[in-house]
Amino acid sequence: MAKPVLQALQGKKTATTPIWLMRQAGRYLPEYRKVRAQAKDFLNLCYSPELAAEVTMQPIRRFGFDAAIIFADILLVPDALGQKVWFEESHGPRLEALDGTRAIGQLSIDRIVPHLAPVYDAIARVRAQLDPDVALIGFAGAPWTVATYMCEGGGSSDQAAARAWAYRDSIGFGQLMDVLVEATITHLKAQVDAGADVLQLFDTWAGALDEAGFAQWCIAPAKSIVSALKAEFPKVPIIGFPRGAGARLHAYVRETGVDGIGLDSGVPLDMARRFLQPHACVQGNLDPLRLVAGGAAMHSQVHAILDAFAERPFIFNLGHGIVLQTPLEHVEALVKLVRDKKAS
Ligand code: 1CP
Repeated sequence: MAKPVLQALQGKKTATTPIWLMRQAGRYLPEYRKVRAQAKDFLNLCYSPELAAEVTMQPIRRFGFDAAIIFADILLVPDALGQKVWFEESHGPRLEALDGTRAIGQLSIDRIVPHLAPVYDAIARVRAQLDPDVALIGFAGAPWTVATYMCEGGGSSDQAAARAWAYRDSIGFGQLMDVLVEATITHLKAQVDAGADVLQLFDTWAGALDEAGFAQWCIAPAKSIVSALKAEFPKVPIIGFPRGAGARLHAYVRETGVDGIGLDSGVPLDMARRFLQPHACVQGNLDPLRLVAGGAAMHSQVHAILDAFAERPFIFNLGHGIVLQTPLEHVEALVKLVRDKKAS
């Protein structure tokens, strides 16, 4: 059966614009909060295949999105590599900070598949219950973004620890990036083997690097990952999401070979239509706070996006993850707006 998300990524026109939302499973859903309370700890939820599959399915059942994204986290990769990760209720993710090149030797790529087996199990469970028209997206953090958390020991406002290390000692930092590229390839391949039919690479902090840094630490690793995946799975589309890349999006698309390009809300629609859409399937880019606002603030921008990208296939999404305070009725209204507009 034809999956609209796959069709759009293959450059084929679809009857209506496919839609899914980043972070579509999460705390804005009452049914998620229930399962989350049952699992107690966030990591425990990620590592419980039955519960992870259940929360992956929740937004599909409620809103009928065109894609499910497996419920997991980008920080499961450092956890699997041997850098302990935990989530604190009020602080978000915490990691034992990596202290330089010495610690890189202790990371082990061999642990990826056995440690992340529950994620692959969850993918197989979702696959078994998903409607054949709905795509299943596997994902990983891009090496740069994962490295920012590994170096800081958690989230940060400026990713200074990783930037300083990357600029000061590109050989040492490059060793960490090499490990992350291999780990990411291994993890994404295993997700395809388990049943994912699209992959997304989240480079949330791509915008923190300067031009040379972006070429070295965002484009080059994404290129290696895409080519390794394509060699084994030529038909599995890959969406890159280098958030904050701005004018460098074009170079990212051209050089990495991604099939789809995620746009954050700051990307001008006309620029994306003229310079990106001819080369890749664009995905985005409603500001998540317009979804919170609803009404005219949402309608006007949804129509602007649908009109701007109407000439070629594209995937509707937010410019970043859905936020906690999002009213459920606004999500329903958004899906209806997008579905009611027939592709020309
Ligand atoms: O307690 C909770 O319920 C925790 C909230 C939460 C959720 C729902 C976290 C902690 N992670 C997730 C799931 C998640 N994370 C998904 C799968 C579900 C879906 O999309 O429906 C995905 C794709 C991610 C990806 C992710 N995790 C990214 C990249 C995308 C993005 O939003 O920029 C990043 C940066 C993370 C790290 C992370 N995990 C969780 C938090 C709060 C964060 C951000 C930390 C920070 O920098 O402050």
